[in-house]
Amino acid sequence: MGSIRDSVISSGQESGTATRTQRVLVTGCNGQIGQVLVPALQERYGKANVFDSDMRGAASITLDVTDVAALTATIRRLQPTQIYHLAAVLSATGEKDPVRAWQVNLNGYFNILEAAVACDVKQVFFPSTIAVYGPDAPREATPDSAPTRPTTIYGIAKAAGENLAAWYRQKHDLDVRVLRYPGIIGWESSPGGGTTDYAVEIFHAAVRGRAFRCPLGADRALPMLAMQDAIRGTIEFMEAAPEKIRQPSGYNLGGFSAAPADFASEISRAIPDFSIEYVPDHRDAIAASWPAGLDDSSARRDWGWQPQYDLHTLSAAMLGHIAADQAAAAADSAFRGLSQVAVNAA
Ligand code: AKB
Repeated sequence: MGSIRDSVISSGQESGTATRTQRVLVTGCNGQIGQVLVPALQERYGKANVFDSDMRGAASITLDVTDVAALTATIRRLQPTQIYHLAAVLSATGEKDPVRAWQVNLNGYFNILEAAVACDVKQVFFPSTIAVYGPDAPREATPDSAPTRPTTIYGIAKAAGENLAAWYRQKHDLDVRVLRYPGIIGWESSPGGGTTDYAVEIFHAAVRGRAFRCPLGADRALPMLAMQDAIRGTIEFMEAAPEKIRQPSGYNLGGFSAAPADFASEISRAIPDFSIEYVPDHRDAIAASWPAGLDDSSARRDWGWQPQYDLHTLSAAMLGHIAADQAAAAADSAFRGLSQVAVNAA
């Protein structure tokens, strides 16, 4: 498997849309996706052309998307051509604080769209989610055309956001592009506040030799996607020629379908004494209202989406990378310890 940069560049060359002249603003860059997307965009468009922002933590720009004046002033100053709007409150946290979830997930996004129009931004990326589907959508191979009647505040705001994307495209000629992400699994960053977070946490627990307490039932299958695929697919999607984007309110982005027991069995093949206990909580009820698997044939047909990882290859990569990171951290801390001893002895 090549790097994200290689694959995106070759696909961009095929479609003739690859460009080095983007100026990109990313919101919510300290989240699970932002931590990986920002370096990928910087590699592609140049570090000086990618502005990472978040409301707190390490980010070049401190930006609260609910503060419309500050947001508009920042966009006016930076003059980005594209905004990847990743700032969000995810499903599990959203149910606990619906007011905040609505403010960030819908009002914050609305602010982004208004500022984009006012400041002549060309393109906006809006990450939607499998959470836009509710219990009345088909559970297996859910197509993009399935009804979107979600039962979480997160899903409700994201479904409204999809409609807003289509409205801004029609009324303001703003090129808003929407992908419905499944659970995203990567070794590069940690998720926070989502229902699918367990699918990353399980690998960290396994590599650390810890028993894992799973908040979902053993057989609660959900659509999942490798972070590497998600990042490459997102950039390919944003660079696809405009005539290839035929679904203004979004595309399913599929990878594979897996339940906690499937991850446990992959892990047990590499770590035979891995132990898991299933203790379903409110997140299991959220997951029960979502698809078990996605039909992403529209994305494959329209703009050439093709995931590379499956359950098996991703599980092996997760275990390998997390173990390597852990060994590197241990070696680093041993080295620091020895250096300190040397300093003390001098
Ligand atoms: C969540 O679990 O809330 C997110 C999602 C599927 O959108 N990962």
